[in-house]
Amino acid sequence: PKTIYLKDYQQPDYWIDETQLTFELFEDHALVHSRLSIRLNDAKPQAQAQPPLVLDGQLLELVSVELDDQPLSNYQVDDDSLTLQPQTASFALAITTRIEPQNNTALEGLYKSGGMFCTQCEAEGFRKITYYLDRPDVMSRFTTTVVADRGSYPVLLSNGNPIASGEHDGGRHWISWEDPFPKPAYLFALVAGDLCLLQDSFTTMTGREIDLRIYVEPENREQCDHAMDSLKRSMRWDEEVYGREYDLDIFMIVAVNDFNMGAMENKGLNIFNSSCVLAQQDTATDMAFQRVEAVVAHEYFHNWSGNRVTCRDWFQLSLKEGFTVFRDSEFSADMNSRTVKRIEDVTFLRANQFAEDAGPMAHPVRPDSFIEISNFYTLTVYEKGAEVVRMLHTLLGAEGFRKGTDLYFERHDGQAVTCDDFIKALEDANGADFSQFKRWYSQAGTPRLDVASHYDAARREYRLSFRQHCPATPGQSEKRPQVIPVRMALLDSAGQELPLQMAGEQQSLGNETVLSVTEAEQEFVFANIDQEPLPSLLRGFSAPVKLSYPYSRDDRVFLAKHDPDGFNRWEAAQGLAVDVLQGLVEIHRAGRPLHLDQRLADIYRTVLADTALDAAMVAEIIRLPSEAYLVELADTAHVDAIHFAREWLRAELARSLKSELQQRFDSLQVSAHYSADADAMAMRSLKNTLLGYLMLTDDQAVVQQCVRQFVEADNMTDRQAALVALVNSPFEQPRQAALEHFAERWAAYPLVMDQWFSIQAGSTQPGGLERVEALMQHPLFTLRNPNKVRALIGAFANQNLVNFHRADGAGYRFLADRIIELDRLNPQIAARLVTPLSRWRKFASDRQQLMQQELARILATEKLSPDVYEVVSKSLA
Ligand code: B3K
Ligand code: ZN
Repeated sequence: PKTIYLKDYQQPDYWIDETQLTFELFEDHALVHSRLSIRLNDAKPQAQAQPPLVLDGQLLELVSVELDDQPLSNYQVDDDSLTLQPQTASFALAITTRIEPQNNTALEGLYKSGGMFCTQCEAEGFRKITYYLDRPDVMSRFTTTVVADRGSYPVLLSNGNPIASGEHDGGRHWISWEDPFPKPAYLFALVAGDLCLLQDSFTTMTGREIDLRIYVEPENREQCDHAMDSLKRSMRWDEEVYGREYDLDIFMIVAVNDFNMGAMENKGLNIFNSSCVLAQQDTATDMAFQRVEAVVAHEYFHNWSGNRVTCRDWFQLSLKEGFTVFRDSEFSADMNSRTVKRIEDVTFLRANQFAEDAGPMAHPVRPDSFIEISNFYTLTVYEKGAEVVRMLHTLLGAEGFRKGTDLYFERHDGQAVTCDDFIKALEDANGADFSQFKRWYSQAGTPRLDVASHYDAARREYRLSFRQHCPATPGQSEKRPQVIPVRMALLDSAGQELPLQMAGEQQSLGNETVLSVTEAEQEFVFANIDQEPLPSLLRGFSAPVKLSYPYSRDDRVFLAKHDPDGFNRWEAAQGLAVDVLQGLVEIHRAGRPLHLDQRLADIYRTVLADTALDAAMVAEIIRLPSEAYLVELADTAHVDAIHFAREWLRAELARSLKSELQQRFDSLQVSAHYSADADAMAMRSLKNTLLGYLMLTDDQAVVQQCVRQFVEADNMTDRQAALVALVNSPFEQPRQAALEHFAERWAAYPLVMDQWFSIQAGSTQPGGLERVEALMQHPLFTLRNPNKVRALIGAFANQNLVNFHRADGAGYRFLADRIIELDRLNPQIAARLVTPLSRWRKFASDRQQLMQQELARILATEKLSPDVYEVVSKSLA
């Protein structure tokens, strides 16, 4: 497999102005007729008079080629391309290919999911449909005709607006769609199936009426209201916050069961994993509701950040993804609790993206090279990319940022551009200079920011000294200092924010400011400080760095109780919990008895009694850091000790706080009717967190309460939380009964059964691997459905650390076998599963060896896909 480099980027030799496609869909094949209006790119200096035309194509059977309506025989075909030599600067090329969607298990290109045809073209799937210039800087106007059997496929969809339809002999019918906006091939979409429709409409800010449609399989008809509502709120929000209005007359979402990721923003025809569309009280948890809201928003927002302005090449992926994740997370923050949303995002980033940044696949937000682009739809490109945009927003302020994005859209509407173009627009609109800031796009790794303080009572000055350092990552041994915005305040002994003023400057900065740390070492001196303050640093996690300041445990208790900033109150409690857990891990490894630091219990007691505090915040504060995060923080992670210490602490907290937990739990029981609003979700989140603790107190009354909740709950959030608690408990009888009852009740609901698989895969009770192996034999499990793979194998390897990291290596062997098996069906999904093994350097040497052994075994497998090859070979490098 060969490596592609950003530095080798060149403009295409040809443009495709018009793309006319006709799909003839049959049960055992499809014929794709394309007619392309092609034009020489005369802006590009050419070595020879007329360059050859090299079209991308994979796994295609070429049926015919015509150049300007004359059959052509002078061309070359290989595994990846079709090459021909045009004689004129513009010409029409007509190509027919034959493909077999029913055998496409990779779920890229045109494939069948259940009884429906659908497509996934990003990043390079269009070349599996027909020969084309399959690159995002080639933008073309598409007209698409779909022909299929009317009985089996009454609904035929593609991008844009329907312009004509008709009947053919033999029960076949056709519909033509025209998309007026030029687009790259990765935004092409087609759907054919027997689908039912939920319809609504939206009036834009200029008074245009948009036809909104969600298509699902008939049995899911009742589960689309939340997605539709989320769509309308997204459309309104993008108008209000970015001034952007939807541009076609129709916007469609289609839900499919077999999908490699969450969803896809195809122009006017978003295709979704059904898990990101369907949500109803009975079947979906609150978390699923929030995910639907976020993904619907994300894909809708792409209409501007991604579709109208797209990427020049795939190295620029974060141009659309980082920006759009930032947009969807701000949307969610506006729809729900802003602080809780931030806590969730930061928790996720630290446990997962930081681990990626510290592992063998570490890469910059804008990568320099790749073998398989599918491997670069990563947490770094998405989540860290969003953090980078968030920092720009912080540095410019909301208004400056908006001026910048207005200029970006104005300049680049209809173009394929780079991350540099984005930054340039923000700079030009604000007179800013982001040349140093751009290192966030080119340097991989998570910077460390070490902070020290010194108080000079005589001069009434307080000094904060910052030192930044970014560890080496593959291919990048030396790093230069980055711009790190640190939002901060100084607190007095009563927890009040002190007025801020830099020494030697007149200007008052108010009670909170953003320090820009730009040097490897840098000091900030505050004037007129009458007593030694406690700093509240990196509020709202204003930069994706690992900050350390020598807080004592008492300092953290103080901040957890008094910091006026909600995010940092949570951060202080987390920091204390991390410190306590790291201490317990060491003590346990030394074979000494564990003791509970009462200060942690004290914080929990205080927030449990605080009924004025948002219930979801209480839940966040009393949630211990995850095992995955503790692994990430460790130099060498001792999984068993981490698990032991964390479980011990949970149980010990539960015992110490039993009456407070029970009291708060009981007070939340009264909540009358189910509602899906933020307050009700917050209550459920707290109630179920409390239930999890109470179940650790070995009290039969609590077990009964849990079983009752499982049986009587009028919503999936409560029912599922009870099931999780039972499955992770040692109480065999109620656990089995609940699992069986659940499976019987929900057998016909694939998404609910995904939960059932995943809860069991995540159970840390002994015998985890055997349970997962048994579940692989369950009639509802299949390796062909990515959701099932994620629910069972993904959950086991990523969330069940004690069982996956079994000392005998059986967990690793199991995962490697599944990767090898899956690689023949679906390389993208197989490559994703390598992640837990790729982190082998984190663990003790016996585990390291076992993990490396399995990676080597995968690498030695014949006919490995480039996807798996890239991740495995880089992991071993
Ligand atoms: N743009 C798609 C991701 C496509 C992944 C292709 N392997 C979904 C999204 O980010 O909106
Ligand atoms: Zn996206």
